[in-house]
Amino acid sequence: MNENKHDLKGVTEQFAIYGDFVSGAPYGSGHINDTYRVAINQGGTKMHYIYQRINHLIFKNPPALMENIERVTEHIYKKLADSPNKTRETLVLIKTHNGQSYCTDNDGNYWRAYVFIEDATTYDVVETTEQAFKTAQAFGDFQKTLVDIPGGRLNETIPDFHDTPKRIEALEAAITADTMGLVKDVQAEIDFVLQRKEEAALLIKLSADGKIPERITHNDTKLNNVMIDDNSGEGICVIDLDTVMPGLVHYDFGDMVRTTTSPAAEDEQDLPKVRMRFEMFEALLRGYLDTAGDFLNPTELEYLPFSGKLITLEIGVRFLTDYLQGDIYFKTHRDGHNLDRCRTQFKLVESIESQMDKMMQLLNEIKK
Ligand code: ADP
Ligand code: GN1
Ligand code: MG
Repeated sequence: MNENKHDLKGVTEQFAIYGDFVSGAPYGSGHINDTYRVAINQGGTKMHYIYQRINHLIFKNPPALMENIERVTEHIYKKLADSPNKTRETLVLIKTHNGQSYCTDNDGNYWRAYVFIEDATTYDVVETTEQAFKTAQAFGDFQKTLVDIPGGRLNETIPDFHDTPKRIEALEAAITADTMGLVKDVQAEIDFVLQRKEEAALLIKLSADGKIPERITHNDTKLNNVMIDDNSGEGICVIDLDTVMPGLVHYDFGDMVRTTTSPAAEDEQDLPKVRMRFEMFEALLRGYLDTAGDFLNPTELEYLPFSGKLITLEIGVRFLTDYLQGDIYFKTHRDGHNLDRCRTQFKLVESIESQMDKMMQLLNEIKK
């Protein structure tokens, strides 16, 4: 059975997957790629795989992206040398019959396939401080593992991905163009951004001044990009590797604060529900420092709390830009969806701002 818009059976035939295609259905809640969980009958046993169509309008060079993912997953796999559960602790790519890590279909789409990690779950909204701690530990460990990846600089799959000033410039261009005539409805949101324009350049400046180093970062550290083991509660595997590339550690810590401290969803319409819960921030900070603490320099450490505010602002800016441009980038599921997402981000920015002193105090206490 295949009720999808893509020919998943045809894709299956290109990969070195033994057995018969049974079914496939959309999976997860990503905004960019198309993800499917596929069932294959292997000699009477139903096995699952994850298939993903890479959005090549956004990731303009899928072969270069897949080269990164091959390098990253192979490096992690090697470092897991003695672990009995290696295929649950890193994504494992399935090769095609030609030995490639991706294939293309007749419509020019690029596809990859992964071993499905069973008995683990991803969460869209954090439930416990334990989850926040384990998530941050997993992303910190991911950065640490990649510190010595051989083979030179990784490819930049989307240039300037976390360059917040450039993201604001893109918003300003969308405001000037006002193609959909929506600018008049979002003046409050525009003002919110412009008031914070100067500080939005802080990390890029520190990086240009050599105060914070380039590292290999994940760059999309949403809570739902870590698989949490159903039995142990450990963050067993970091997934969604399209944006793994050179970056600042703050991009990762900041997006964890954005996605793992509020009790509300990214697109919550009831804004009073949106807030940064300090206990979740504390769990994130402790979890992250547990695995990444020993390689960070003092300036990197000092700007961790600020990064939560910055990345939340940046993603809000991107949602607002997309709203003004007529929803051309992120998948949307209702009218005004991107504007709802933007408002949620800005509400969270305010909540983070109001707790910044306390966040810094906690950091200083932990550092001692
Ligand atoms: P997107 O870019 O669409 O967010 P992800 O790679 O994060 O794509 O995959 C979407 C969801 O599919 C994840 O949140 C996770 O629940 C699930 N998923 C992805 N890869 C695997 C895997 N190898 N095993 C099990 N589930 C997976
Ligand atoms: C997108 O693909 P997904 O849903 O994991 C986006 C991220 C945003 C996120 C907001 C390539 O991530 O940068 O932070 O949506 N990915 C890309 O939820 O733009
Ligand atoms: Mg994802």
